[in-house]
Amino acid sequence: MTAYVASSEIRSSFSAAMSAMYCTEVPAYGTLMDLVARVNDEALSTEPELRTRLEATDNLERISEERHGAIRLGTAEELAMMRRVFAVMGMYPVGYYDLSTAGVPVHSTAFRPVGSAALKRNPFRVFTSLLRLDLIADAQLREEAAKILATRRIFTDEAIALTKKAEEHGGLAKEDADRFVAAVLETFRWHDKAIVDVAMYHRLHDAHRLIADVVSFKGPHINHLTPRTLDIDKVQSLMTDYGIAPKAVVEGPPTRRCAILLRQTSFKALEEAVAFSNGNGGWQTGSHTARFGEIEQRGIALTPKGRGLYDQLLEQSRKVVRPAANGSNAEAYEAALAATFEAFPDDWATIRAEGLGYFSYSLTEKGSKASTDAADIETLVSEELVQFDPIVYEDFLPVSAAGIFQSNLGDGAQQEFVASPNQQRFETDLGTKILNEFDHYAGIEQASIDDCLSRLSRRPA
Ligand code: OOG
Ligand code: NI
Repeated sequence: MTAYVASSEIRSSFSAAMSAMYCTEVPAYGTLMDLVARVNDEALSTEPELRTRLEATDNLERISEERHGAIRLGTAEELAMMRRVFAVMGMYPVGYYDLSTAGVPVHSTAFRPVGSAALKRNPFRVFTSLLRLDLIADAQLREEAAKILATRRIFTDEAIALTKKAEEHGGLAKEDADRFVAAVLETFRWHDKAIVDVAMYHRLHDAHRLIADVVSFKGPHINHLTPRTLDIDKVQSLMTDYGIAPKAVVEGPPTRRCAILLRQTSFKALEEAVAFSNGNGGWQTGSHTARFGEIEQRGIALTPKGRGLYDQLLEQSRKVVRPAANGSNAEAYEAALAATFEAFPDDWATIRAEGLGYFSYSLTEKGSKASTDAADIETLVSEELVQFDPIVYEDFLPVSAAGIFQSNLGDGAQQEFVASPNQQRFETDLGTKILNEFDHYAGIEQASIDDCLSRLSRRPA
């Protein structure tokens, strides 16, 4: 019998290989990684409590590693094949994000590990967008773009063959897994030669920068990677010292004692040299802006009720101040955000009591020596037999994602599209249903409650 490599192992190797490739391709990203590592080290040495907590729940050595990356695909076929490739690495589509409302002609999902064990082993996710040519007004351009996309092959033959092999055999042996990672990495590589000429590039670019980014190239280059930081405000404020230009504001909730959902920021995409065909078999030099670096800091996963409150407060705050891309009102934005979010409870007990967040329950020291038939988790908490810890949010936020997109598409005028979420269409293109993020967190919470109850009732009095 052949021993297969665990899908989480393949994902780990893949995320390490991607990181190494991206640091070489985008040196500023390496600089960001250095800054993140320094800030994380400082946070750990000045906050011993944080260190103890992380030692218990996380792998400290990997604290500054990548947590996610992002790509943009052009066709349904590319998306469907990408789904199969990610499945080999134990990554499944969770959550549907419609970005049309935010002026970006894509809809997206996140391929990520599902379940606490897989997330703990390696949480790497890929935010994956599919271009929506249907949102482009110019019918002729739409057709030409579709034609160009239909000619490209973003996966190598080996990547496809090994994906099929993994599907047929239920896994890959070590040697195949290594070849698989190397072959799949090719799809994410940067190509400095465009597959269109300058004139076409400009027509695509004028319709929307993102269309040019997807249609002009041989493959869906990874457009950013995102390590985890323990102090996002500090990294944001130090970026300039390190010679990298931060986006105007940190996306997501404001700075709080009890972190909720996800906060993220990035440095702005760099202008890179690209060769375009000149129509006569030669090349013409131009440039394209696509690739950047991001950081993230995650907090508790919110219930639908908590998420409703978050969305409402964010909207309320953005009515007061909308962040300008050039950063001119960043301070006013931060102040409005902080003031509005005072309405969101900022201690774990209240967040739990009001049913705003998901928690993982475990026995206290007292509980581990007790036995009871009580089946009500509230009673057990009040009797101090059971304790609770926040469950970390593993997904994304559409308003934040739009902010990350926008900051890297240039500071120019924003385009408007009619809101047109179409999850059904996305799922048809994907070839499977998308998992619901709330079900995932509710499941983890319930499993922890069941575990506490069974441990308590099994023990003789
Ligand atoms: C993806 C932007 C969204 C995030 O972290 O919210 C994203 C992109 O620019 O392709 O990665
Ligand atoms: Ni991102």
